[in-house]
Amino acid sequence: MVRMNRSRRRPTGRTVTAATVAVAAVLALVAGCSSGRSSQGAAAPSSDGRPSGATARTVAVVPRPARLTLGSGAGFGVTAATPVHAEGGPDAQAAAALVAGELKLRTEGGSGAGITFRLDPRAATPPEGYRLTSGPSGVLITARDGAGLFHGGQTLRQLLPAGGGYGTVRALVVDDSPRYAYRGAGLDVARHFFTVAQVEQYVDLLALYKFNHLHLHLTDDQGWRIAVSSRPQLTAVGGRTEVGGGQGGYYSAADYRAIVRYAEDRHITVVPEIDLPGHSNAAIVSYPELACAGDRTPAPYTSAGVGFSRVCTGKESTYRFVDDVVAAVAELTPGPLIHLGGDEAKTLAPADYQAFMKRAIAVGRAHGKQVVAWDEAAAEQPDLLQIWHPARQSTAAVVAGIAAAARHGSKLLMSPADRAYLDQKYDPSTPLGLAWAGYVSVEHAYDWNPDTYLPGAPRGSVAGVEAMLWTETLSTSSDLQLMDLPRLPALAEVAWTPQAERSWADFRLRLAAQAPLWRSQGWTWTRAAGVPWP
Ligand code: IFG
Repeated sequence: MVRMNRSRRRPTGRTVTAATVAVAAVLALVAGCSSGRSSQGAAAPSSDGRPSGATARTVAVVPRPARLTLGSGAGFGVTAATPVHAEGGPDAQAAAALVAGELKLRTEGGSGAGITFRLDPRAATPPEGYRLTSGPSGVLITARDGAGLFHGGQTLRQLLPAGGGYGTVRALVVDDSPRYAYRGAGLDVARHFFTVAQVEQYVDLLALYKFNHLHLHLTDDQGWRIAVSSRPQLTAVGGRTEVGGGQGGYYSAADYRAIVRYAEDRHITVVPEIDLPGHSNAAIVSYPELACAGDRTPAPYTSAGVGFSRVCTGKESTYRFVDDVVAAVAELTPGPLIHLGGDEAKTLAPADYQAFMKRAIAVGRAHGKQVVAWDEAAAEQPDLLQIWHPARQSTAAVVAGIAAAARHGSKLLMSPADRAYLDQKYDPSTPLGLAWAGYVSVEHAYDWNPDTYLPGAPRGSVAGVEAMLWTETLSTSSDLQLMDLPRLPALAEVAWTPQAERSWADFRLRLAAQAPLWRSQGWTWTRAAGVPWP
């Protein structure tokens, strides 16, 4: 029986008032004047010939497209009757159906005026990229792959009047594609359990901002969240606890498959994390033989300390456990990646830690996956090394070790806690979250370059960016939203938009214009400083 905890009702979304829309329009105008001519061409006169004021930099799309050129003619009016067409096969139909649902429009066979999703294998669009054109005869989104069409649809959602709904899509041409192939968001479902429905709502947020990976931190000291049929105690015992003493919960194989399918439909790959050898108290309580002889008696842990636990790396039975778990999770995961943790095994001798990680990484690869691990595992050269320690908290030796791993083939996944850990407070006034990495304001989450963050990281070694949301202090969907919004869209732009096309000055305006859309989704958010909220 899978125990589901109740999440608080989502706050009802207030309707977007005309005043809100007007304010958003004023914002765009103000921005147009203040940011001058953008590199994407001059401000175009609106349909009645007056300068619309907006420039490509201030069209309120996040992440900012790589290229957006405003047209000079009329745009396209979208009404409830506007048909959505799909051309080119099932991927086009899937994208059209999903976006039509999001826009409360109908899909219609055939072609003609309206919104068209066209899958064209000969299109010159890069992977996950798309071209979107809008003019009097309609909106056309063209891509070589389904992900590109879906991403074009997310841009279209933001080109409609703030807050979703119907209205005019201004005349423009967008040629867009992502900077990094890995654009992720990690959610810790171990410290506090979140139901399938809550995770799916989280995926909706990721999809709107073109993320393509969902990292689920499934195991930790306080809970084990994924059923492993060969190890039933992991959820029968380990699934029953969480930080603060709540009832916990876990995903059955069917639950996990439902999450994977929901994410995959939105072109998001699930990356499951089984954190070993540390952060393993829930596993040890479930299977006490995972402890070494002489270790203190395993007991459930519902506080928020880290670093105290580790499985016994000197016992062969531990590696049979690792194989059982990795085999089961790999089989449930269609994506190419499995995350095997490796962080904060503070009670292990370095040689024992390294020997364990080497074997664990080999097990992950033996089950057909590429392996992700936290930056303590640099010497073991996982396929993807997730950087989480802030550069200023890392010794030169650690940084050199990471650069060496990158030179020998590990790709780097940038999640430095001082930029990408969204469980960190915005500022001292933030009620939720932690602050060990320093305060992470919206601007601080936005204004950095993942390619140059780590001194000595070879060119081309950064595979992407991942925002992490740890949940020691977060237990409801609105808690997650308060920490994610508005910083997750900031990290989405860091991961998607070319560095040279990014600037805090125009991002903050485009970000403010997102708020009515969040309201229309029933999401709550933090009215963080530095952003001119409507
Ligand atoms: N570090 C721990 C997390 C979490 C975090 C909270 C990593 C890789 C601090 N490990 O981040 O489990 O406790 O900010």
